[in-house]
Amino acid sequence: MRTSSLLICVSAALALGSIIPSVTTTPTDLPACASQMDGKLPYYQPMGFNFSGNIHRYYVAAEVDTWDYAPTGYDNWLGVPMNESFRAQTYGYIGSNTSIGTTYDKALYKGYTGPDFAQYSEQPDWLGFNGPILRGEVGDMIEIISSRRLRSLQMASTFTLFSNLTLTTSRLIPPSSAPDPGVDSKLWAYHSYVSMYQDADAGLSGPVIVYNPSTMNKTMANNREFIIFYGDNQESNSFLALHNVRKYLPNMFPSMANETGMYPMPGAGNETYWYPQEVNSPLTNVNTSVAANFFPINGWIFANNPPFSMCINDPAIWYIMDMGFDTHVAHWHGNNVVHNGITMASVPINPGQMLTTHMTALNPGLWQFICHFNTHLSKGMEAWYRIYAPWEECPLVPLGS
Ligand SMILES: [Cu+2]
Repeated sequence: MRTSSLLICVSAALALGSIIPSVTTTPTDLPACASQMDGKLPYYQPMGFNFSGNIHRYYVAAEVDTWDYAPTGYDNWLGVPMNESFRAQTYGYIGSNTSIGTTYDKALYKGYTGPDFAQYSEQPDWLGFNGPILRGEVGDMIEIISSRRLRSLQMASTFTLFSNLTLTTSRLIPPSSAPDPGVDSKLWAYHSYVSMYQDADAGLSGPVIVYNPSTMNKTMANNREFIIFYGDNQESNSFLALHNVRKYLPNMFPSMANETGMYPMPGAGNETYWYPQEVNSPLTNVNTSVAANFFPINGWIFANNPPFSMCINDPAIWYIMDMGFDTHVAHWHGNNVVHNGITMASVPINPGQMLTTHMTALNPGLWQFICHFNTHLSKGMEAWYRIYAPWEECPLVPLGS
């Protein structure tokens, strides 16, 4: 269905960690979606699920936002401006009249405080371009209104069509999604899955943390919790690639677009779900010299991130996820982590995996956190983390408070 302002509320019942069929599809509006956040359990409950009575409500929109992989303008590990960094030069990160540089439009999940989608929810500064953190305990229900707001993605000037889709989803957290033995929390994730590799290159993923019953508040209060997202972003492969060329290198657009005028074909493809991919289906001429491949951590390359910070002796939980085409090796200079009961200097992770590791902040300093693959490291996979020393004042809110 194509209209200029289609707004649909789709109600879906899903269980975390397993796939349960979605249910009704009813054209309606945002207040109707909000009214579907009614605390009613979905029609299907996985075996072993005992409802705690706790409901967590989240409001998440998929939006276009401008993102700079290197907002300081520096390769902060070499300590030089980006345009003097041989690594940035080598990998095509320097903007020119034939290269976009480090700033792109991306499709990102944004958290809001309520069903009016008027105000962003507060998220940690180190979270970067990840979607908002969703949380719940085993036995809880998470209700989500997710709204797609990607109407600025119209590509072909001859078409002025877009659709807006809003979903109300109830997710139950069954015992099969519980944390590993001996720990109280575990990372899961959500992501777009229409054309997954193009979606991931554009952004569109976020973390879910599941806790054991009656441990969420305690775990959050007594640990520093950090999300680490390893995601290679091939901007030439993003479904926004042409959009970015048109916006940032308009004089190159005619040679990149390969527009046939054939698309979108009425009634073809999954148009009610994801209009942009349909428009980008024709082969484009966007390549890596125009739109580079980035290897960021939470969306930042070359230690452009706000540091992940701890006070000395703080317990920290590092939740690590990988989306993309490569294995990564999480490595913290200066401190070890414990993963599945084993002390490790480096933790490997594959695409689609999520790992939960624990650290005690014993060794003070401003340290490097990297992917240990040299090629990824040289392309930007390095970030700061900081442990305040006992002889300096730790400015963070103390744990346990
Ligand atoms: Cu890597």
